[in-house]
Amino acid sequence: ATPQPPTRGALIVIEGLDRAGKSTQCSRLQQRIPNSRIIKFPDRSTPIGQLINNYLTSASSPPLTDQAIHLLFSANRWELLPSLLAALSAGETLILDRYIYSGISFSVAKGALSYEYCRSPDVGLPLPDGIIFLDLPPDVAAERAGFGGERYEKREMQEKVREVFKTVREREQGEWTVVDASASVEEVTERVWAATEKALRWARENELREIE
Ligand code: Z5A
Ligand code: MG
Repeated sequence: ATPQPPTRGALIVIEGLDRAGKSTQCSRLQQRIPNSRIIKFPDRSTPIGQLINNYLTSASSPPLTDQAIHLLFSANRWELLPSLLAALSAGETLILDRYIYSGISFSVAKGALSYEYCRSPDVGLPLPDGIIFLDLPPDVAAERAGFGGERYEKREMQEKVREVFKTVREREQGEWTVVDASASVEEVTERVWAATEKALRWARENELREIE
């Protein structure tokens, strides 16, 4: 018999506010899903990623304009696209630590760019099989380890981002699950896992789609 091509891998996105536990949950998921890999956005290791890192750590002088940094975050996703698609079609499941939804939320929250402008450069990227949003009330976030010194790590900005994320969840296609991230790490993992199982099942039965 001719060998069957492998079933594609699933594309799972973990989104959420600062200190919600995204990276913690991504690595716990990765341990549970055979043949899976974490991709973190921004990927600061590429040349575009280094420009982003300079911006976030206030090392770019003069600072990049809101448009320029927005487009770089998107370009950082597009530059990884060929390797993401190759992994998925080889059957590897990808767990994304932030994606276009952070891209829209942070840029819109700054106040100068429209929602439509912010989503448009990501149109055509692959649509996740499941998007899990870790929600953290601001008072709980404030109790977790303090903010670092990066550009967006300020309380007022974080509260605006949380508001925009609500709009993002209403407007952006895809299967969204909101998880209360103020529970214990283990409890959050169980809720994340329930949503992930759905996404894995969806990916076995459906073709990968594009963001429209
Ligand atoms: N950004 C953008 O503007 N546009 C874009 O397109 C993209 C991103 C993709 C860098 O992001 C910035 O880029 C970010 C958005 C913007 N700006 N901000 N702010 P980043 O992903 O590099 O940020 P990060 O450094 O990874 O931090 P984080 O996201 O804030 O953290 P996290 O991954 O969500 O949390 P964690 O590291 O897993 O946990 C945080 C702490 O809480 C840690 O001490 C844990 O041990 C603890 N923790 C975790 N879970 C729990 C529970 N359940 N209970 C108690 N404590 C917990
Ligand atoms: Mg993180």
